[in-house]
Amino acid sequence: MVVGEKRIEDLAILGGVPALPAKVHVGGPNIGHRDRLMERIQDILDRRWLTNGGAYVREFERRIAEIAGVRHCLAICNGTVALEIVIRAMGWSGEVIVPSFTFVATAHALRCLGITPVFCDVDLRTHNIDPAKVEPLITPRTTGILAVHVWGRPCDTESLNEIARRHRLGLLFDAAHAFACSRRGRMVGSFGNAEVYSFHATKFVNAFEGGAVVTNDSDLAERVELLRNFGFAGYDRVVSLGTNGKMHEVSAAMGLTSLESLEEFVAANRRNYEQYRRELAGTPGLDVMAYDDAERNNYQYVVVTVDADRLTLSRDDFMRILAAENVMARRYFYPGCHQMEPYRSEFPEARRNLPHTEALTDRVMCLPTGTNVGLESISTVCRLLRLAATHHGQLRRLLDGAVN
Ligand code: T4K
Repeated sequence: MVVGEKRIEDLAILGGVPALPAKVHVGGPNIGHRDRLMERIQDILDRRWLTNGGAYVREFERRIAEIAGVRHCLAICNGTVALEIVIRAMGWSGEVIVPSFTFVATAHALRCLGITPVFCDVDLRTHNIDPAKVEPLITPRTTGILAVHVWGRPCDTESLNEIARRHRLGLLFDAAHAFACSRRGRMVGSFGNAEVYSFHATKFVNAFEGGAVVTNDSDLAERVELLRNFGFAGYDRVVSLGTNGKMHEVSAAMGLTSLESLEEFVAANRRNYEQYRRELAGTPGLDVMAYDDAERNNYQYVVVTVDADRLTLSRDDFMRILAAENVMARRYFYPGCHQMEPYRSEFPEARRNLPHTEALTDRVMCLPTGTNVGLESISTVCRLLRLAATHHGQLRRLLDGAVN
């Protein structure tokens, strides 16, 4: 095995672990029944109705609304545009409070609309926005809170709701990770004013690209409907500004096909997650994030925290060791939105208020899962991690070039 330019198999630390025959990735898409997808695509072509509120999009919206237990679902071409549209529909301006520990799309959706994202720190345990840190950030310019259900584990929706109510702020949830998840028995989708899903290829239910706004607020749904379709309120009748945020029929066909396998995808993710938990239990310095099995989870992210105080290997060292063995782990979310442009230049002081975010962006990595990752591959990944953690001192010296 090679790490960078250095061979470490001579040390026989990792030498006994069989290499994976092919790369395993984080984010490998789940593919449902191909025949069903192909039938749907043939039907779309036969009927010559490709987009603009077609039958498959309508059916997809009905199914999503049913699963989320909400009145309205508006399918959108992707999660980022869905965020932008619902933010516009909320009429937000000025400042919006948002976590920095998220995919950059959350912050960009605000900034692209001329709104200032005010980065809030997260809870070290849940990785979600910390409600206790929200209130001090509220100013006369604040119009809303955009929280994220990171890894599909829902935020403290009750506390956020209470803060939003007290300060008369809007409350949206970026639920890109949290489709088909629940909090206290209630499905994600109906919290706050609205929630946004992503059905990107890397999400456990995918529509190739796709997103949706879900809400119980009929007025808000109407504004989203106008905004996603150029402001059309009828044939030839444009009543407001709008963009093109429509989902097309082939996306919806993939989305519906994915939904037919939803339980199978969850079961595969859960099986993988449990295997990781079992095999890494007790490994010094490595912690596999737990899901609350009493809730509905999609188990899409296997998240490992590397305890930098206990190990001489960093998260990035573990990633390099894994990559040398064909295991492509991922640094979600690195380096945190506040360290990316334009935010890094605009708010150079932001990191001072974000100690937990900074700790997580340095310590967290996601491991491969999904229907395409087998238990044998997971055992190999776990063996590598266990060996590396156990022999971290020796590997550290090797990586530093101090050992031959
Ligand atoms: N909010 C949150 C909290 C989000 O996580 C996201 C998206 C959004 C909002 C925005 O929703 P969308 O507009 O995307 O619907 C990926 C995804 O592109 C992105 O959707 C996702 N979050 C984010 C967490 O992950 P990258 O930059 O990591 O993508 P990429 O191309 O590096 O691929 C990631 C991994 O997936 C690689 O290991 C390769 C693998 N992969 C990817 C694709 C596209 C495949 O094996 N097959 C594929 O088809 O962002």
